[in-house]
Parts: sequence; structure tokens; C-alpha cells
Amino acid sequence: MDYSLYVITADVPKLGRTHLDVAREAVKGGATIIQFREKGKSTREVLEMAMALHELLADREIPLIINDRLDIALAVGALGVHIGQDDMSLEMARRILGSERIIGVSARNLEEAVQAARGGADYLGVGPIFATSSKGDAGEPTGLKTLSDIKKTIDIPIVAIGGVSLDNVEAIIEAGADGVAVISAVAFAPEMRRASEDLLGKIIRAKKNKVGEGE
Ligand code: TZP
Ligand code: MG
Repeated sequence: MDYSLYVITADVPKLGRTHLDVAREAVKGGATIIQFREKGKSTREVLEMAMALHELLADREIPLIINDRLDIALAVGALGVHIGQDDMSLEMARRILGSERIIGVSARNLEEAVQAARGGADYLGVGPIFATSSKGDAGEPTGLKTLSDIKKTIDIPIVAIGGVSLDNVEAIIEAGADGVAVISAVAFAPEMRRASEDLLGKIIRAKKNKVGEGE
């Protein structure tokens, strides 16, 4: 799995953008994974959107992760789910999904990261790294130090989330992230494809530098 540019879709009515629009443009710009995250719609609507996303991404061989909803992930045959600390427990999610599917877990600090890694998470979403206006209850930013502490302690992939932008993405990769997860940096960008290309370019460059430094 390539976690480099993990784009979380959003519905952005004021820009006339649907989840599907965001996913389509992000993938054109090089997104390596798409997460479908929708909290305000009916189950039927969520299912229909997830089916459309699955169809779009399956053709392009881009993994689809569903936020929180194991039922939707199973219904559409998504590759996996992402669960937060208040969602279904990792243990229960694994029991339901089996070992074939990917389960990502949100961690806000080292303790949560260690617990999720021990519990069999496939990757961690660590954050909010920086301040974000995309999630009201995201909590205090963890900063880059927590990210690098987590990277030194656990050995599953780490995706940094929260306030990621073109200005800080290289520092985040240098601090130890295997990739970044973004909502607004792509979904609210004037040109979503271009924004994805620019982010991925910087991520690839920062990763090359790390290898050069012998990381
Ligand atoms: N979880 C922690 S921060 C966050 C989520 C879903 C929001 C990330 O959005 P943005 O716009 O990339 O800061
Ligand atoms: Mg959640």
C-alpha cells in the first residue's frame, strides 16, 4: 500500500463539488488512496455514494477506505475502513472484517498509537498534526514531535492528518509520516487535480531526501 497522498472526500456544495468530483480529480492528480467520509446523510445516500466511488476507483486500482461504516465497506466491497477512538473497537472491527481488509485507526498521542498497533491496526492516522477547521472535535494539535515519537516507537505505516498543506507537507514527511491525509488542501482547492499533483510532488521529494539521509 502506498499511503503517500491519502485524500479524504467531502461534499462541498458552495463549490458545486460532490464526493465523486473530489475523488475523480484527486486521482487524476495522483492520490494514492481515497477515503470516503460522510457523516450527515442517510444510509441509503451514503451507500449510493460509496457504490459510485467504488466503481470509479476499482477501474483505476486505487484503494477505497470507508470512514467509520463497516456495513458500507462490506456492502460495496471497499478495501477497508478507518475508525476513530469513539467508533467501533478495533477488536470488534477486525472480527467483523477479517484479516483481508485494511483497518486504519486514529491516534492522537503515543498511547493511542501503541494500543492500536498492538491491537492489529494496519495503519495509523495521527493527528490533528496542525490546527484544522475540517473537524470540530479534532482536539488540540499534536505537532511534529508527537508524530516523530510515534514513528520511532511503532512500525506500521503512519498517515499524518489535520491542517496539512503545501507549506508543511515536506516537514511532516521529514518528521516520519509515510503519507498525509487531507481534506481541505484538495477538496477546497481552486484546482483539485493541480493541488493533488503539487502535494504528491513535494511528498515524493521529501521521501527521496529521507532515503538520501539514510533514514
Ligand atoms: N481527523 C483529524 S483532523 C481531520 C480529521 C478527519 C480533518 C482534516 O482535514 P483538513 O482539512 O485536511 O485539515
Ligand atoms: Mg470516525
